[in-house]
Amino acid sequence: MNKQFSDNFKWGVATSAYQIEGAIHEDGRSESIWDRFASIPGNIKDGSSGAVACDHYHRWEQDLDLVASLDLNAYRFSIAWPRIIPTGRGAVNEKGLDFYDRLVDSLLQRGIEPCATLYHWDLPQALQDDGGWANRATVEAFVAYTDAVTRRLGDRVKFWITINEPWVVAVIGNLWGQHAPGLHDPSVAAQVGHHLLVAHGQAVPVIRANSPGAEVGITLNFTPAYPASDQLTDRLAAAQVDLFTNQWFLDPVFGRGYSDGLWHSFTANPPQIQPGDMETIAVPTDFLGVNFYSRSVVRHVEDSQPQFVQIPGATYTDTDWEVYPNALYDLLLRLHRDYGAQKMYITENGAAFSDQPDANGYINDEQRRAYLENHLAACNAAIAQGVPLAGYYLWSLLDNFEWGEGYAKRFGITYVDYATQKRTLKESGKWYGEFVRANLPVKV
Ligand code: IFM
Repeated sequence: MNKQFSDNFKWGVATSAYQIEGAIHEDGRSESIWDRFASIPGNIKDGSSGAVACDHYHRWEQDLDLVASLDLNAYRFSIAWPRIIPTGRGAVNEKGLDFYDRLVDSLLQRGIEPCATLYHWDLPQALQDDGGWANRATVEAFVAYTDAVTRRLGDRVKFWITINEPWVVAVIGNLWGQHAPGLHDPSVAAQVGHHLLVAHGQAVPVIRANSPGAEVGITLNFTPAYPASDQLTDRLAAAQVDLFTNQWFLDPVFGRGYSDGLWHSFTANPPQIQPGDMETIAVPTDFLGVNFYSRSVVRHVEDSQPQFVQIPGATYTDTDWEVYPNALYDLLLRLHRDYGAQKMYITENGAAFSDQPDANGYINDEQRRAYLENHLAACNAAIAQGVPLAGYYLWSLLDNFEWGEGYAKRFGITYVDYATQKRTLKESGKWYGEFVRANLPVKV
């Protein structure tokens, strides 16, 4: 292929705090909603939690060496709010900040650019006890937390993501109850979604003030919806799913407000929106973060909700997500052409497969390698069409705690033996390093 990736393209891997850090009782960290959710039997499929996870809190130097060994120039991680402001609002815990301070300095020493996400789902439980994201006061608490973090790290971190996947927080956490805080309440989900967006909008100017010259944006998850056939009914069903899954958060961030019919599709109670909120949410940012894993294929069912269908002969990952890289290409073009996205990063892309070491200790994860190659080809093709894609963060550096699925789903390019915490780079990881090296500018 004719390579389109620019010389300053960001090549990275991504992780999040609760999924890898462990050390949940150390250095003043308080309980998060995920600690509480995981402690309730039945919530996590294998009965596990993030209490130890990849023990990254103690092994972070080794993990950064791994990133450096692949010659990546970027690393995306998230900051655990319960380490920084354990009670959610109020006193700042300097020891919590110290951890990320060391992490950032060590990244920079290795020539790796830090990309910090401020909220990747681990809300302090104290705030949930007060209503969580459904309570408008949590927006104010998030802005204060953002201020504390960016004051401390903003001189060195120049790439900030406010919120990761607000749709997942609103829907999977508060409507379907499969994620923390485990609620099944449509009106709460709608309000949570709105407050997450307001929190994003209010945080952006605070980050800009504390981190001059930084790039700031939000990361949304996308599962493009395709009709199961050309029939009008299927096309309308796909459009309905797209509205709920993709446009809910995309439209307001791009200043289009919430679409007609959005609330009606799942709740009788639209969220309370204060004057000025929609302008706050549409604050200009520097990029859109795009998380992409798969698509959905949708069929209309008379007098019922649309049905999701599987394609005979298609490849599915261990999470039952279809491998369909063309959807990434289509999505990037749509975001650029229909929404005018000026700069985008793939902030997550990857696949879970049930890898195991062979007799020689190799993990030959050919399916993941092929997944990566084909999705990078989709990125390349999109750039060739004029899409302003500026970086790619593979999910994930390590196998880790996959939320409600526990440790059974392995997304890493590094195999983690949870009994010993030994890390082994999989073949896909080696391949990714080689791919990146082949695309980096030649150093003279
Ligand atoms: O592990 C998650 C991540 O935390 C958010 N995006 C999707 C990943 C895979 O499910």
